[in-house]
Amino acid sequence: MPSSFRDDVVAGLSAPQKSLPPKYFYDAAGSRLFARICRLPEYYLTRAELALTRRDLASIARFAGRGGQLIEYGSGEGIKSRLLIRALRPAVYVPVDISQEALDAAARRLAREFPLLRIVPVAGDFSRPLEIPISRKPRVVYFPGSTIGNLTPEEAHAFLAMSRGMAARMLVGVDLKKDPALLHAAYNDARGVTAAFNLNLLARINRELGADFDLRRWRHYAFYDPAEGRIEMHLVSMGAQKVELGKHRFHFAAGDTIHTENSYKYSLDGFRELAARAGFTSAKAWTDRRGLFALYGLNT
Ligand code: AVJ
Repeated sequence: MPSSFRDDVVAGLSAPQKSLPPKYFYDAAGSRLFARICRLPEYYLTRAELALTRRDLASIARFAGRGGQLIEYGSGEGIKSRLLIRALRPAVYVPVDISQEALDAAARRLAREFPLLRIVPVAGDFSRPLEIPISRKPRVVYFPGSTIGNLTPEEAHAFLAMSRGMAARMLVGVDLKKDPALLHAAYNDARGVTAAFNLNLLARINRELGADFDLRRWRHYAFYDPAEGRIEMHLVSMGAQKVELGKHRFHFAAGDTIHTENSYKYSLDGFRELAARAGFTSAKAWTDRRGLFALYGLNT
């Protein structure tokens, strides 16, 4: 049975270390905030991935193959998707996204820009196996943006192994380990956009589920844990408080946190090893010139 937003929130807030799934960041307001994050001077990820995709597009297209079926996780509205579609000229393009609206908007725009492209949108969450219409054409899965960083290495392994059953080739965007100061800045921007993005999750719970989080009593907290190789984002309770959600009541002491996101960073070889364990025999990596971000071409 697919879990609902309400069930996931109640379950997450009932555990000893409270947490909320990061996929719920992306309502309309959250998606707008994320688009602003991507333009922040501190948030190097988007620019680095776009730069390497532009520079190595011909080689990426040779790896992925032309005229096949391109399956993309994410709404595919971005410049990167269009670059890839132009270079690969796929026969079928399957954008997969959790938000039906984002999916429809992307499909409409792409249909105008690529009138000959067959677009088959699939609404869903990449963490579960999906009903993806399989064509006989050679398939390639495109998973950009370091979204795979939201998964633990164990979950990422399972996701890669599952995708391997669907496509012989994958293109995966991965954020790389680097100076923790740079990582810290990317998730603690000076304008406070990341803080607003994090806090919007509580605002969304108030809006959609009728809870009464007092947003003035919560603070954004993000740090890099080098031992885990990940950024953790939390919301910290400023003082003792209780929150009502329907018949549920949640108590928070001063300093208690809700863990809202992990964003894993890999070394170049670390991700290669993960892909190898998941059954991919070769992994080619394209990186930007500063070595901040990598796009992997995985082959079975
Ligand atoms: C969309 C998961 C790749 O982890 O960097 C950005 C989300 N969180 N700033 C990331 C995010 C805080 C982003 N991903």
